Amino acid sequence: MSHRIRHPGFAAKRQSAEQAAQFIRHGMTVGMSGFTGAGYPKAVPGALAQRITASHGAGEPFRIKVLTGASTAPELDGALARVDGIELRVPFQSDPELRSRINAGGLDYMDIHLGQLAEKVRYGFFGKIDVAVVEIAAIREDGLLVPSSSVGNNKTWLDMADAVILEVNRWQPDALDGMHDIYTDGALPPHRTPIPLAHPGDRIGSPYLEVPLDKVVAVVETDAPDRNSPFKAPDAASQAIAAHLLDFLRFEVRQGRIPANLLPIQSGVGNIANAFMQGLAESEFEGLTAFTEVIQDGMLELLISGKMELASATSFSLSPAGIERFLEHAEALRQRIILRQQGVSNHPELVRRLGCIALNGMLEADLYGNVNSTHQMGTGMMNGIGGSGDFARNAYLSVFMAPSTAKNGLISTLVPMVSHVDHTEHDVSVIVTDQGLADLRMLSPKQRARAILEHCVHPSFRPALEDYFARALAGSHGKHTPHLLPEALAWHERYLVTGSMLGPAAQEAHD
Ligand code: 0RQ
Repeated sequence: MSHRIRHPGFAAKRQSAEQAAQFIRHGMTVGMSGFTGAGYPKAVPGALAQRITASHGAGEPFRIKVLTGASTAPELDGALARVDGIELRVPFQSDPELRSRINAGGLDYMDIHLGQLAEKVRYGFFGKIDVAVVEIAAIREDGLLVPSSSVGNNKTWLDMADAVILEVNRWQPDALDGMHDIYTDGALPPHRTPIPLAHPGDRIGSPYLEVPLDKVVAVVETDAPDRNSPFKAPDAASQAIAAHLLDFLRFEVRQGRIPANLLPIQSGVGNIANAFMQGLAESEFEGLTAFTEVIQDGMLELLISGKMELASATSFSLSPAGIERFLEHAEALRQRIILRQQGVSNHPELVRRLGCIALNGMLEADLYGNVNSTHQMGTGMMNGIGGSGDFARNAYLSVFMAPSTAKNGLISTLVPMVSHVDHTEHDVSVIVTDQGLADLRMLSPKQRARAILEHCVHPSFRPALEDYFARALAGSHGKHTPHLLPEALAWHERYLVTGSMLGPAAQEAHD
C-alpha cells in the first residue's frame, strides 16, 4: 500500500484519472476542492476536459456546474473553460481563460461571499451535489483524511455529494498532518449555536476530514505541485501604501484604540496585500496574529520570523519560492498555522467577535467611500468579491487599498461614482493609496469626500475631482451626498471611448 493511502478499503478503490472522470456526466453539479491556487485536484479535471472534448466532437452536449472553494489553477478552471465545459461557476475565480469566457458571456458566473457558499449549498439552493472531487494529502490507517494545502468547502462537498473522488497528492508535505481544524457542529437555523472560538489560535474541531468509504467511487494518486505565480517585488506605490498604513496603525495604538500587537489581521489577495505584510515584517510590530483566508508569502515570512505568533486561515497561497520556505520550516510552523473550512475562517460572527483588521485590495473607490473590487469599468468581471465582504462589513477596522492610478496613469482609482459597488460606504473605514490615507470613520458624506480628495487622489486627477465635487455641492438637488448624475460615470465613459480618464488638458500634461 502507498505511504499516503494507508487504509486497505480506500486503497482498493485506486483508479486512473481517466477512469475516475467517467463518474462525471453532462449536467452534473460538481463540488471541487481548491482555494487560491492551493489544494485543487490536479488530474481529474484534465481527464474530464478530454472527455468533454470528445463528447463535443461527437456533437453531444457536455457541460457541468463547478463549485469550488475559491480560485483554482489552469489545470482546473483553465482546462474546463478552454473546452467550454462549464455551465455555471461559483464562487471566486482568477484564471485568465475562465475570466475571458465569463466576460464573453460564455457561462454563468455567480459571485458569492466565500463564507456563505457552503451554507447556501446546505440550505439546498444549488440542488444536489452529484460528485465531489477533493484533493487530500493522505488517507490514514483509520480511514480519516488528512486535508491538503487548503480546506475551503471540502467538508461540505464530502458531506453533501452523492459520489466522491479523492485525489491523494504525494507532493503535499507530510507536515500538513495536524495543521487543520475541521469544525463539525454545523446545525442550521433555528438550531444553530455560537461557534466556540474566542481566539484565532483556538482549535474547535478535528484535524481530519471524514467520508464514508461506500461513497468513494475512486481514489486517484497524484504527485503535482500547487501552482501560483511569484509575487511582484513591492513597487514604489505598494511600499508607499504600506508606509501610510503602518503610520496609521501606530497612531491608532498611541490613541489606545488597538493594542500594541494589533488585532487579528485579515489580509486579502494580491501584490499590495503581500507588500504590506513585508512592510509589517520590517516594522516594530510583534506578537501579531491573523484571522484570515489566505497565507501568502509575506504572512509566511512574518510567521517564520516570529513576529506573527499564529495564523488562522483556510488556505495557503504561496509562490514557488514561498512553498520552498514553507517546506524548510513546516515542522516548526505546524502548531502556529490552523487551516479551517471557509465557513469558519470567514464567519461574520467570528470576524466581529475577534475585532479583525481587514485589509483588502480594490479596483476603485468613489468620493464617498463606496468600493468596487470586482468590475473593470463597471461591466467586466475581474476575479470576484471573494471573502472581502465577509470581513469588510464585520471587521473592527476595514481598510481598502489601491495605487491612486492604474493602466500607466490613465485610470484614476478614485472616481466621482464607482461603476459597480461591492462594499458600500457603510463598510469602509479607511482608504489608502500611494498618495496617503483617508480615515473615513465617523465622517458624514461631504466630510468623507474632502478627506479622500485631500489624501488619496493622484495630482493628475485631483483638480478634476475637486471641480466635480464643488459643482455637485453647488447644485440645487441632493445636498447630503452631492452628485451630478449625468456626469457621475463620465470618467469611465471617457476611458472606454478614448482609453484614458484624463481630460484633454491633463492628458496633454501626461503625454
Ligand atoms: O489589469 O492585469 O490587465 O494590468 O485590474 O489590478 O493592480 O494587478 O491588482 O493584485 O492589487 O488586486 C481588486 C483585483 C486587486 C484584488 C484586486 C486593473 C489593473 C490590472 C488588477 P491588468 P492589480 P491586485 C480575500 C480578499 C477581490 C477579492 C478580495 C481582488 C487588474 O484585490 O481580486 O479582496 N479583490 N478577496 O491594471 C479598471 C480600475 C483598475 C483596473 C486596476 N480602477 N479600473 N481596471 N485595474 N484598477 C482573498 C479571497 O477572497 C480569496
